[in-house]
Amino acid sequence: MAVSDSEISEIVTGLSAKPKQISPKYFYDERGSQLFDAITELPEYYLTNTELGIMRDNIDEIVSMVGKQASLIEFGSGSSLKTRVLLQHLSELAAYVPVDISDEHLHASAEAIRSEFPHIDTLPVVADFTKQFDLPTPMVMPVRNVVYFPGSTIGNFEHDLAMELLRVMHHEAGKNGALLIGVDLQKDPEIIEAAYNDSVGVTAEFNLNMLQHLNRDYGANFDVSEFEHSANYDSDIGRVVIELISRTDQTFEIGDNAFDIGDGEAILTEYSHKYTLDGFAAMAKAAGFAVRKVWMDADQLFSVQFLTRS
Ligand code: AVJ
Repeated sequence: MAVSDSEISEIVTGLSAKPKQISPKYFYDERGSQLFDAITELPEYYLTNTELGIMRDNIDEIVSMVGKQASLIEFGSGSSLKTRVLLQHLSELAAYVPVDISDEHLHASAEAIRSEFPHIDTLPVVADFTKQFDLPTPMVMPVRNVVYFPGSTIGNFEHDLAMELLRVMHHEAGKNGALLIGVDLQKDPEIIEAAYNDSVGVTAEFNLNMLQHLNRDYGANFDVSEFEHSANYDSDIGRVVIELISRTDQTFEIGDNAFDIGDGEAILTEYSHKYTLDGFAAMAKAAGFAVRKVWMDADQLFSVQFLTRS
């Protein structure tokens, strides 16, 4: 991945803020993506398998709500098993449009989708999906656009940013448009904390790899062994706060910028928001969507929701 000045200045700005922070997008270099895949296979990390089960158990109803000749616009590169389950069953799709900021990642996964689903008009778009972008024109005129946003990635965004993202989705969905979204739910804090503090330490490695990524690709010099993983669920706000805690008073640099960090001081690396059904519906309503259907697992750990423009 080519390093841009705007990324460096974004990282420097975050590390100059109080509390120090680095965007979760810097988790995902090649090693980070492998570690995330390993997280999804942990017994404690209920999100991925539960969402996949919900998709499989309700696929006929999901397909009928999407309808025929839709254009499916996935926010994210769409390499997941959940996307494949959906594409296997959506036999009459006008187009499949995966949208991702990483050109490399997007084209590799679009090629894989094309070879698996040669009958589907796959039209990848390189864009930052947190801002409005132009949609391609499929060969077949779509009846409607359905935005697909699996994985509870919406949980990474704080309330105002989540609202903004829902408004972008509302715009991209257009007239008669819909949204199919995976949303993680509030539940017993022990279940949530276990999902982000797994017993084999993969999540800790995933979190710490962010520093290694910055060392490898952004000219940083973090002493990774002097930081430790931390993840705590704040049940008042309904979010997991994921941080890297400094084990000592130390200094690190990124290019020409030096930073001091104290013993016990945190770098915020990620929020993972958990919603109530009412809380998510209220936010969606404010962005112009109405919840039409909610599918859940028997334990109500996770939800897949279908919304239309209200
Ligand atoms: C990819 C944002 C949905 O919040 O659960 C997993 C990322 N971080 N373990 C999540 C993550 C630590 C994940 N999302």
